[in-house]
Amino acid sequence: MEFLKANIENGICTLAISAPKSLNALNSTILKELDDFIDHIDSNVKVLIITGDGEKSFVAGADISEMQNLNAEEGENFGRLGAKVFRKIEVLDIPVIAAVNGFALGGGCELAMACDIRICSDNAKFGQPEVGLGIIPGFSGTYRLAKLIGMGYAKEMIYTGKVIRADEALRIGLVNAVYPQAELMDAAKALAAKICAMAPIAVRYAKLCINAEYDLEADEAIAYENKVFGMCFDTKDQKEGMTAFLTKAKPSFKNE
Ligand code: CO8
Repeated sequence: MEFLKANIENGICTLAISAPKSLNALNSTILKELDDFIDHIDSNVKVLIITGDGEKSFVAGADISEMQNLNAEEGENFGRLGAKVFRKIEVLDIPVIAAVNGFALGGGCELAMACDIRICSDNAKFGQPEVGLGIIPGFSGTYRLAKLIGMGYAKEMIYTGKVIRADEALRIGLVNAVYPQAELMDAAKALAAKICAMAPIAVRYAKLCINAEYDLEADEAIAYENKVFGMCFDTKDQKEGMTAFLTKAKPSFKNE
């Protein structure tokens, strides 16, 4: 992998996007590497953390130099590639944490939004500046931003291209927490470790439900949860978790 740095420790995979010359902007090679990485992620990994290499930028958007001379068909294809990879991240069967360590602009903000949970450093900046470049968010930002923060503020951000700071991102619910830059990765790993201590199949089922139910009508969503709730009782870890509680022991989950 030319542009990705991965490290696995205690079931937590930390993946850093690394294109220092362009503040980790996403070109099609990086998107393909990301696609391939997600397809072949080690089965022992319980949580994936995505961050940007260096201290300045998470991802400063899609690569503008690659997009500059695209025609409509090529633009659509480039957008489709990014959207496909980000959707894979969104529905990946393990939780994904975005540790946003600086600029998360355009495709960078869209990548963070495809992750399950976003935390950031105090120097992070978020925005969808695309209309200032003559395009719109093309990696599903028009869809996810409104869902995450509400339509009114999403429209303001997208129509004006305004860039917001970490404290504002926290206020509007775009991120869950803000940390000093030096503490961000430890905080991301501590959050991941808390998830790792839970029953993995239950975590997976919870993600499946939350994602699937989001676009369903209430009755359908409730029925969906009911079905998956029942499936939990087919797992050994459900017996382990409840027995451990009742015997005041620490559960030892086996992912079974
Ligand atoms: N693409 C390509 N190169 C970039 C990008 C980018 N998105 N961002 C930064 N760079 C490059 C700069 O060109 C510069 O290169 P060089 O050193 O060769 O001049 C280098 O990174 C460092 O950048 P700056 O000198 O500009 O650093 P500053 O600290 O002054 O500024 C900023 C940092 C504010 C992040 C600034 O670089 C910037 O505004 N970058 C562009 C941000 C942006 O507009 N992002 C959105 C891009 S569009 C997008 O993401 C659309 C997604 C959907 C695509 C759909 C496909 C059709």
